[in-house]
Amino acid sequence: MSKPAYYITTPIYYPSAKLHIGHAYCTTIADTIARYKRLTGYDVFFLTGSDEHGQKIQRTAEAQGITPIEYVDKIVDSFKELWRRLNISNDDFIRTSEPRHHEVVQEIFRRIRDKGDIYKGEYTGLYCTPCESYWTEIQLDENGCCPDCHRPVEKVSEEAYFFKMSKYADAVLKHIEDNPEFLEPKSRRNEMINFIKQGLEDLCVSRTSFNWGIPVPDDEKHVIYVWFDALTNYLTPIGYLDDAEKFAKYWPADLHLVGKEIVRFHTIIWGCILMALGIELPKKVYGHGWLVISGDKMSKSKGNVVDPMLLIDEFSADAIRYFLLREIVLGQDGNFNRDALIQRINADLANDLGNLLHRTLNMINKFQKGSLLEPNEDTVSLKTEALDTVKEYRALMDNLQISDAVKLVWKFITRCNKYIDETAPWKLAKDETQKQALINVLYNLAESLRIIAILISPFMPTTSRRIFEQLKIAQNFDTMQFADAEIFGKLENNHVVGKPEQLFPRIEI
Ligand code: ME8
Repeated sequence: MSKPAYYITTPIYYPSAKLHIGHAYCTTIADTIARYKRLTGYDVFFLTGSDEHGQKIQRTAEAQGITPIEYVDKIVDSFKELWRRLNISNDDFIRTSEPRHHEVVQEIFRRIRDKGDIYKGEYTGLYCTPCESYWTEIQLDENGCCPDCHRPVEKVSEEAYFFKMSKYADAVLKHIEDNPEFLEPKSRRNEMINFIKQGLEDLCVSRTSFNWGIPVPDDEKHVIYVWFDALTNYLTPIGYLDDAEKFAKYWPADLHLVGKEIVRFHTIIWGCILMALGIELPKKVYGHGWLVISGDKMSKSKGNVVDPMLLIDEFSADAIRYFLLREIVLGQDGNFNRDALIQRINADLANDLGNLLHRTLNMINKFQKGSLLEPNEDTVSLKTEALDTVKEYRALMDNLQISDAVKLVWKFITRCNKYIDETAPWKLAKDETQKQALINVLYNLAESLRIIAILISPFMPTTSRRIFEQLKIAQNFDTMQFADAEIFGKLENNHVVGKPEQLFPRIEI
């Protein structure tokens, strides 16, 4: 039987600057969900990419004396390097500058224009001539001038194409109201409903003031502007227009994971575009919160960005992933703080998890020459807790309660450490009559570690593999399934485990 499909996306990031830890947050969550879905038997397609067009990029490149594509190529390489270092398991990386994407966008534009939902009109906006940029009223500075150069703006009109959003507003509103799972969390849903109820204007979808973009078919002085180009990236890699079978398999997308400020584009504009094309809407758009520094959104202009590459160099990808997944509740804003990161590494990773593995393997080596011996059924006492944890974990992960799932696993790790203290294997080892009790305790601990390694594999893939290696079951790592965690007792009698190696060094503050 073929596996069920699961299609998950992150936003495509602007290559206007280096990515910061806020971007890494979004991609880490998506990666965790993708890995979890693969573990539970789905055929996952996980997409990320780069959103490369627009006047800003064109201008930055010109200022550096290079072409836009030369400029973005370098930055996009740095995105790919970051995702490699962070262990992101995306199945494709879409660049909006790629020919495969241009073809799709132009065809979509053509189809919607042919049915009369894209029409030519006049765009009027507040224009800053030196910056060659349009601004909206609310973007202007406190003197009503250009927010970039602070010179006066003037009202200017240019020919442009418009998309009839107004025609689809009621249908999108009904979709959001009728399908509570379409837009989460709930707070964002209410915001969008109110937004649409205020009335939707038609959307300007082309510009003539720059040319770094996808030309409008049969009218090449226009380029297709922003969201019409960007959102359609979700259709390109899954075979829209060129592989009907693949497209039918992965669409509608199961999850568009996006930051809260772009939920509006992903539900309302995207909803209208898809309806105009007669394509089903995605199953879910989830608006996550922001990573903030002392309450402020991280951004280059505020000078408070944290470079994820430096953090990975210093603390390892898994430590960063752990912190982001554990500390920030999906849907809410969360604080990034270096001290808190170090504290989590020392307490949760080096102490709780690291010690559990170290103590367990050490004792198996010391008391049983590295071998697991046959436990007898009736003294098994971690089994129920392990299996309850697995069950609860699955419910939380299915519900996207990722930080709760991380906490749950750590509760079990704490329980295992306490079990060592309670059973005191070093005392059992001294008493010949307690031989079977010792066998049982060590078996239970090894088995619990095997299950823990499976449960953390979506969060911390490298650490999970390292635990498998130390348990000497690495040959099973690539083929492991969630079902392997649902059975307590898979490690075989006489299985020989490895020597303990430190998972996470303690960080001196
Ligand atoms: O919006 N915390 O690109 P982008 C959490 N190209 N998430 C953050 C963040 C922070 N501090 N800063 C940014 C775009 N993000 C468009 C998307 S999709 C068809 C086009 C998240 O590079 C932000 O919320 O500005 C958004 O989801 C993503 O990074 C990309 O932001």
